[in-house]
Amino acid sequence: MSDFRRKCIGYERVIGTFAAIPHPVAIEVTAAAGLDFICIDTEHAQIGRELIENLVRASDVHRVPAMVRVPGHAPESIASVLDAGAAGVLVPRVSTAAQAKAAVLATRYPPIGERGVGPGRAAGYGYRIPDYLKSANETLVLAIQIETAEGLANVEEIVAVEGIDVVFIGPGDLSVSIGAIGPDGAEKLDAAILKITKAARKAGKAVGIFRPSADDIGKWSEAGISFYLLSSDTRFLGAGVAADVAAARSA
Ligand code: 3PY
Ligand code: MG
Repeated sequence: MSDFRRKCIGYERVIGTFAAIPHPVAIEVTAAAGLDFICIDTEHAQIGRELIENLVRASDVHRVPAMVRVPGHAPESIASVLDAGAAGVLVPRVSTAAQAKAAVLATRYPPIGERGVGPGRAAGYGYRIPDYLKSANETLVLAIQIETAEGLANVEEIVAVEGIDVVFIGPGDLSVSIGAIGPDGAEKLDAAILKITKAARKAGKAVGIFRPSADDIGKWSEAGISFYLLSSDTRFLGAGVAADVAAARSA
């Protein structure tokens, strides 16, 4: 088992960030900053298939596992990022147990799943296929996102699906979907996050969440969340520039 998967499923706190800047330099700079993992975002960022492998490679330079958030549920996009050498996938907008099962099938080789065998980078371009086949099911991390009202309603069935490693909460989409927007919706959103967290932990699954800042990571850790995607490279860049410019103006 990879060290990364062992930490994830062992409820150890892991801190990653979203990579949205479509260039390996941004990945290298971010990976060198001490994160446990990076999540290359191909759902919302402008990162295409040809670039993914080079971004994963850049993260590997610093031995930082790179997951990829795929744009949807298509098994071929899950397989292609794993073939590129990603340490795992984050599958957005999983609202039913059937969708969660499909993500497991797309991520794992038989007999657990239906992933196709190919001579990709992960398998040494074909030269390490037997070794890769032996280890991949145990090594890769599958995280699925619950972030819709339908997913919240189906949470017990989704978290029970075998093969899911991390149940990841997308608070942005979830708040919009359940109508818990802005400060007035905070209580409703927190209740939904707690409901998902309790159900997932009861089912033996690790829980993850996106946080724009580190302010409430202590609170969510006490609730049972251990896998964090903290902000993103674009947000860190903007916040860093803004803080130093403000300091320079007031000096
Ligand atoms: C959301 O907040 O909707 C997310 O998907 C965060 O990752
Ligand atoms: Mg989302």
